[in-house]
Amino acid sequence: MLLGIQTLTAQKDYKLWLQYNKVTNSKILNEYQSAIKGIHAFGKSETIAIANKELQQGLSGLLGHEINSSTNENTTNTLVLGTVNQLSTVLQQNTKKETASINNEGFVIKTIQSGNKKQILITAKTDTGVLYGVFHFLKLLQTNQSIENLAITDSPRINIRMLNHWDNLDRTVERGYAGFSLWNWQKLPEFIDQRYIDYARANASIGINGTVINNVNANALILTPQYLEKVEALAKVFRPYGIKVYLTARFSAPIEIGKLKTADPYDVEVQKWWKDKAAEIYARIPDFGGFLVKANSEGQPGPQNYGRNHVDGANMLADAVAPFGGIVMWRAFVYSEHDADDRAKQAYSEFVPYDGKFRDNVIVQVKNGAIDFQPREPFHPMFGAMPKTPLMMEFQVTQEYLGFSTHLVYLPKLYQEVLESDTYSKGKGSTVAKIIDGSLDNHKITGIAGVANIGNDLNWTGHPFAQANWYGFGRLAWNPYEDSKTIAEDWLRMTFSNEEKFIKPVKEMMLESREAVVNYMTPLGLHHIMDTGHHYGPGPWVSNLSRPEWNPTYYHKADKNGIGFDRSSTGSNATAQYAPEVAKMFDNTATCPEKDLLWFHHLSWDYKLKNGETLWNSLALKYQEGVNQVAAMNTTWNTMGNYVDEVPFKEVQMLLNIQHKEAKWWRDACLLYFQQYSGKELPKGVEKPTQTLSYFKSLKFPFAPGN
Ligand code: BDP
Repeated sequence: MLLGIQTLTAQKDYKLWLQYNKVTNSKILNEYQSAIKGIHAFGKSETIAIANKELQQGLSGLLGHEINSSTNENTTNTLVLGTVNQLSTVLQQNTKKETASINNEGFVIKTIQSGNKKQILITAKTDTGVLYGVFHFLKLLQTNQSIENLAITDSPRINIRMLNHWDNLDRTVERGYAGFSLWNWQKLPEFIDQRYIDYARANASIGINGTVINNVNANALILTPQYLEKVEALAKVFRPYGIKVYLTARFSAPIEIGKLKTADPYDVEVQKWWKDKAAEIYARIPDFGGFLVKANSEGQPGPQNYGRNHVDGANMLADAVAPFGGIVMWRAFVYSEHDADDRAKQAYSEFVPYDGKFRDNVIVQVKNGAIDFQPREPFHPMFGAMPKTPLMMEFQVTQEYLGFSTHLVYLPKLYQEVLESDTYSKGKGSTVAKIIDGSLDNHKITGIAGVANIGNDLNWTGHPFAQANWYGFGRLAWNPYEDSKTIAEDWLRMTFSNEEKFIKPVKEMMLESREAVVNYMTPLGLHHIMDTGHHYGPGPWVSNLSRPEWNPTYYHKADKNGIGFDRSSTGSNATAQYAPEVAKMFDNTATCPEKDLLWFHHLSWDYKLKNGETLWNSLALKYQEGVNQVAAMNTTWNTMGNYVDEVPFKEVQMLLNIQHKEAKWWRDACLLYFQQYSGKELPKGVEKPTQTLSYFKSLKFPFAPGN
């Protein structure tokens, strides 16, 4: 019996936000039932068939009965779908204005009334657009909105909306906390796991249209015929869902699998090797997206091994894929142990001089912050600094530095903070969102990538709430101006329940969760003080790693005089990499937002914050606040048992308990450690640590996942 329940729950968790539960509000249900009696699909493509099937499946769940999928197009209360060019002339005429306003992946959903006949039309310029429209329509029902008089036009603002899987060929996932890789290389190409199809469907439902299926720390074998055959099989599965496959390219592949003596981008043989390789890939996968490259970063090979630079490397690959319409995404995540300058400055210093020098089909992929996916980072100074080069955003959806898949952290809140940041590159209002959607500098290629948090766990993402991060990433990739609040609410309604008594408190809990993790891990601008290697738990004391910038002590610089990294004009002068307005704001302690204070300034323990408290007291109180916030999340969740199935309810409960325990661990370990330097008592309101600093230092996690 119990086994039965568990299997059922696992199936539900597996369905993600596409639950399609029967609408419980009878008034709304009535409205839907009378408005939709049948479906008529124009067109016969695989994508239209998928869209049609999705509607049938979704509607039969939501409405509680089967819907006829071959109704005559002229019948009233029919849901009509198809691309513009397939529609009847009347319908075409009727939506001319709307369809003119959408782009190739956009869609129109419109109520059409003539006489006694009322229909809902879902149309687009492409089949994929129709599929997106169908998912959007189903979302309206899943979130109980009225479909009385629909007039929706929507288009994605960013062209390339992709996941980056850091999946290795042995199926381990770098920084993956939800099991092993989805890709079963050994059984591919013949065996198509249902999971590949479900993966594509889930991505299509949020508009994701690209996937890099292998790790940025690349293995050249992926480019051999043995593996390309398997990649081809995956591409075939993803294609009707509007998803293109991309691969990471190991720069030294010409040597490793091509038997050449060099990978020098100036070498004609090398150039030819890549051209041939591109031709070979495109022969198999005509819509192959292109390459993602991590070069001369953290030990990966690259053009600099041959005395060339990033432009030389990127352009060589760009030339190889250009004849086929492919692109190269060249990562800017570079820093060197041989460069004594502040790590936060290095990517900017290296890349900005190359502005305008890359080929048209190169896009530079930049992480949201200048260090590395921390709970909070100021936006990367490269955004706004390279107007002649398209820059794409790289967010991390997997929680490498944010508690793995154990802690509940709603990441769209973080993404939104970055996207809304004003770079001032062309005056006030030059937000990061406007840079990556190409609107500020008029770029044609635009992109956004999320490092996936997906593995073969039954629920895909490990933590049930981590599904919201995948979902929310997709939504913001489609529209980087959306409010993370709306996204959280939609996700909750689609995944769990439409009950207000559930939505309101749980949404609040999600929205608060990001600030909570900042508070109990790295308040007031602290960063990279996680334990080393695996990055789980606190390790502010670590100082023995070979590369200075891998040590937490490099980042917090705590000493008797104070704490924080001086990146102001009196320090590393990283502030100068921002536009003057922003630089000035960060540079001055009086105007620097307190949330970023220790990112930019080294301040004495007695420094007074705006609340009148000393820095030491404020820091301690922030750590305590983080713990309290998690306690409150626990309290909220404990009253939600009626709205969630038993198993996920208990799972989240157990996970929140761990999170609470670990928030205290973070607070106690960090405060005990910093107290050695501040020499001050903990302020009132901060709980006394229950363990010693040496106990916290002794904790080791040799088999931490994802490492
Ligand atoms: C860091 C990860 C490392 C990745 C690297 C990257 O610790 O595993 O390879 O980023 O983005 O966050 O290349």
